[in-house]
Amino acid sequence: LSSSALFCSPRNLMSTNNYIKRVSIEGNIAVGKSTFARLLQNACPDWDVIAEPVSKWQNVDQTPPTASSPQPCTSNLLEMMYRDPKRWSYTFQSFSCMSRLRTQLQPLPDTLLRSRGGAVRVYERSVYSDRYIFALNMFALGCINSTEWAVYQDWHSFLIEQFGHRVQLEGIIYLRASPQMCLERLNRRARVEEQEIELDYLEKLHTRHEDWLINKTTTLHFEQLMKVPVLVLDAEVAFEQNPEVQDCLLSKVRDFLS
Ligand code: TTP
Repeated sequence: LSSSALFCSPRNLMSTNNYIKRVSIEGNIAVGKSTFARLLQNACPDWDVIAEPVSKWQNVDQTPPTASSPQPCTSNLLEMMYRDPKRWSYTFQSFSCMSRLRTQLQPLPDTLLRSRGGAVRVYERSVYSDRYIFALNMFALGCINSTEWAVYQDWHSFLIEQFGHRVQLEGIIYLRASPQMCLERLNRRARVEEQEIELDYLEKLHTRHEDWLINKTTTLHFEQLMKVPVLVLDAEVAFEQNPEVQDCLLSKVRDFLS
């Protein structure tokens, strides 16, 4: 991987009359998307950074709490999916996409809408990585069957037709690191559900990101998505504890959005 970030300016493509600039952060599992999202939020407090609703996937409400049983009963769909991918991948991919869309459709706070220079909304992942990275990969692995895949694509396309303009991206920030580095970070953070993830799975997801965002060989069903500019940031270098690397990455993001 190159040590310098590749840079592609969205200036000509970013519409000047669109008040909200929406960008998503994409990248492999454990590459550091949430750390980077927190970094952006701290550096740019007037940006609206929307975290991925992973805890919802780990705590799916089965029954709402009642007076007689105040503890809600929840199931961990993330854990179920990793334990038995053939049984649960379709369910997981439906729920993760729905919960993401619901979170990302939330109205922008008034204070941000009035911010000078326009509002910036940053998403951790998008409905597009849901489909073109994870769901597609599970289909290719045979964990989503062809009927489930047809159903998934049908409702996903319909949702994008109906709501796509409200989550339309003007830029994508691709945090790029080798699958080996992601595996190292994944092992370090030790999320219980991810214990069995192997390098091979991260390599497959890496290739999907590369095909979509670098090689542009993924077949996309949304014309507007093909034109979205991509800022590629080298995430091989640990940035969490390194202010110099952070400054460099942040200035690239600011340039990208200016
Ligand atoms: P990620 O979206 O990759 O989030 P992360 O917390 O690993 O990212 P980072 O460390 O870079 O901040 O995925 C969260 C978990 O959900 C991970 O185990 C992969 C899984 N997942 C799927 O299986 N399918 C999906 O469609 C998505 C979005 C995630």
